[in-house]
Amino acid sequence: MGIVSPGFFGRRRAANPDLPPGQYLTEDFPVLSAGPTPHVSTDEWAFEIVTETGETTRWTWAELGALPLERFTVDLHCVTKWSKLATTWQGVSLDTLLAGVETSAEYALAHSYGGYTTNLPLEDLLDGRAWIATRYDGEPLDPEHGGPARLLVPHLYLWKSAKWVRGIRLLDEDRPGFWEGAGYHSYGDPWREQRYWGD
Ligand SMILES: Nc1nc2c(c(=O)[nH]1)N[C@H]1C(S)=C(S)[C@@H](COP(=O)(O)O)O[C@H]1N2
Ligand SMILES: [Mo]
Repeated sequence: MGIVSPGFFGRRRAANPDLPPGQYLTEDFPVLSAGPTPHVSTDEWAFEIVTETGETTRWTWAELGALPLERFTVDLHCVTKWSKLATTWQGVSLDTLLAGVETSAEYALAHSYGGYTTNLPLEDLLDGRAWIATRYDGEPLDPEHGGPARLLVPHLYLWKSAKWVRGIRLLDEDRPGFWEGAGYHSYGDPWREQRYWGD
């Protein structure tokens, strides 16, 4: 028998099953932005989906507000290793927004006021897994966290959840966004620890 007995590692505190590998829990809500916070008033705000053929569907703030607002509670996982569990949001499902959009594209590139971009497969925006979120914890979304509206795709690392989102382009071919072009993983599944290229 070695110096470390077989039971030794088993005496660690039980891992939280909601915490992906390499992550730690945080109670506060850190702000991570690659640049200054753009301040977009709801009067000038609009969101558009542009298909691979250039068909554009556009919603003003009032038009977005007329769509069904869902309340959802999700866990957030940032690639810098903090996770915040059970956060409550309100937003419009991408299923609702994409319902009337005709496309055969497989990829999506979200883009934001301020120039940020991030890519993901179109199917990851469907089936109740992605929202244009306008409220956090019962209040209008703070500008620091992406207000008036941000994309929220909580099953992927949080860099995929574009703050100050202004549109989504549907593409036949995958195109890396801001962080994906700088060495971060193209897909970013926190449960498979897909942080960087090659993970
Ligand atoms: N437009 C924009 N969206 C963004 C970012 C950014 O810099 N600009 N940072 C991303 C990263 S790396 C993370 S971890 C989350 C942070 O969201 P939070 O500031 O609300 O915690 O936003 C993501 N969305
Ligand atoms: Mo991040």
